[in-house]
Amino acid sequence: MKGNTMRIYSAIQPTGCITIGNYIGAVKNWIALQNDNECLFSIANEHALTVRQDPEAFRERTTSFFAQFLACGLDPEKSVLYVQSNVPEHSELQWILSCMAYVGELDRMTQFKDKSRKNEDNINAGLLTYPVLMAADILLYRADLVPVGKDQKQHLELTRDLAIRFNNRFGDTFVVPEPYIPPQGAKITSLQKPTDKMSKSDPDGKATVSIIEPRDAILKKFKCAVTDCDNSIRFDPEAKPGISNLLSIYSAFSGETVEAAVQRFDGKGYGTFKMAVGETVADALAPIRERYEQYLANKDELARLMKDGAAKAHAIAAETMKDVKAKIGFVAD
Ligand code: ATP
Ligand code: LTN
Repeated sequence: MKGNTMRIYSAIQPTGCITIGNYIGAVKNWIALQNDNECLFSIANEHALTVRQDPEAFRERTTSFFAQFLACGLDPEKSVLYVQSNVPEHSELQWILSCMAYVGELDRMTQFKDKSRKNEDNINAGLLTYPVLMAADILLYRADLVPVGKDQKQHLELTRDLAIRFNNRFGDTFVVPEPYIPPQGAKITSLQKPTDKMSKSDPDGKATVSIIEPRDAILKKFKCAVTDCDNSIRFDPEAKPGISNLLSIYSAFSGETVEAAVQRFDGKGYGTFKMAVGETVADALAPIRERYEQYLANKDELARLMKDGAAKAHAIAAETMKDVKAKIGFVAD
């Protein structure tokens, strides 16, 4: 930390489409943080290799995600925006850290257990070591703060443990990062199964809303969102997960508090409420979609920005790796 300025790091995997869950839980907070902090945000394409990817579609999706970052308001003048695989130090540090991480602490990670259950035909070693790569991402940049959704809290704890373990053994090297989990919207849930997290890679298209989705599709998905049958609009995630989720989404996009929204829709009925949530989300996303199309039309500019971001990230990462290699006893190169 330099003075009051914090170093902030976060990333998103290029799988599926950036959903309103990713936007509310992650990207929206990044945009607010980039004004007063030193921020790095990456597209974690190495993490995405834990599921099988078609090479052409994978490359295109990575570029599309970069354009979506810019369209949302992440600014390459304020933040370092880059693609993970363009900075080789990530996988280099991962190996070193993986020799300090215990299999026992990796195989009890909730995400590993969940993803293994969902991908029975492809429980690869990367699924297990995924959090070590995430720790490498963060520690390479000596980040103070990591803004993520609630689902990543456990990975952050492992990152902290690895940083402390390394520092104890080899001397002060890494900053021990703090998670930053937004008080509201940390877990937006599926529109079809409101007790489950909204997930980019959910095969059910009706369960998620992407940030670049056309207006009609957005309205339709909110109209069909699963709720309950008592017709009262209250925030109670346990008893009324569907309605509470819609209230969180409404609040995030309208700027109104959940309490104010509950009052506004009191006695209005689910049909009217769902329509209003859909309209609010569609209105808020329309300019993002428009800017996305413009950025995507200029592939040369996107390539230039990716290269620029990677060069800035690399300069910091290389410095950390030099220190790490010296500390652990690698011979000089
Ligand atoms: P996948 O389905 O491929 O696992 P995902 O939707 O879980 O993807 P990630 O790339 O793993 O998305 O996460 C990107 C960021 O978005 C992380 O900070 C994560 O915590 C946050 N995030 C993901 N889903 C949600 C959600 N439903 N609500 C709030 N934040 C979320
Ligand atoms: N595992 C994260 C994505 C991610 C990340 C990171 C988040 C990869 N590297 C570093 C914060 C910091 C996820 O959201 N699934």
